[in-house]
Amino acid sequence: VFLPRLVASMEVEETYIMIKPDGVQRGLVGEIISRFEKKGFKLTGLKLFQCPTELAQEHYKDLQSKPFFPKLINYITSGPVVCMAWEGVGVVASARKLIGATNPLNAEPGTIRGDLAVQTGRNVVHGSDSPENGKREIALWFKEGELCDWTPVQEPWVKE
Ligand code: IDP
Ligand code: MG
Repeated sequence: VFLPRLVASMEVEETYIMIKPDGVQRGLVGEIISRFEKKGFKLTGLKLFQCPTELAQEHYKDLQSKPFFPKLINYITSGPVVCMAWEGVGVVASARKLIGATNPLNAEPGTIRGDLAVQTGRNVVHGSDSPENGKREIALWFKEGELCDWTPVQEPWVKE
């Protein structure tokens, strides 16, 4: 079935969202997933995954010169993460708003980090910062066959 990729002349985007090991350890998986579900975005990929060091380094390669880089890699590989691909119009920027500022103490109440975290080094969730990085990160974290193209029954009640 051919599904138009343009909605109201805005591009459908994809973003990579990941619940970090602290979010999994603290039992926040359901809470975090439900925020994106309730917003009305479409989940196209989901798995619990123990991230190897090389993948964490590749994912965060833009930060490799930062002093906190080794700690960041330890943190991301310290336990399972939940990898997700979400799709929708404007999903990249909208997900960043739902997630909140990098430092949870600066994140607005109502955001995931604003409600659920206190430290930058334990900020519970990742979200891609551009549509290009959304595609790059989904390709990095998911294999072919792990993503689902489907039509939620709620779609006409989310999009006019
Ligand atoms: P973002 O996750 O809000 O996009 P980035 O600047 O891309 O923030 O940093 C990626 C991740 O690296 C952050 O979410 C956080 O886990 C970690 N990080 C960033 N800055 C610091 C820092 O100053 N100390 C410790 N960890 C940091
Ligand atoms: Mg970032």
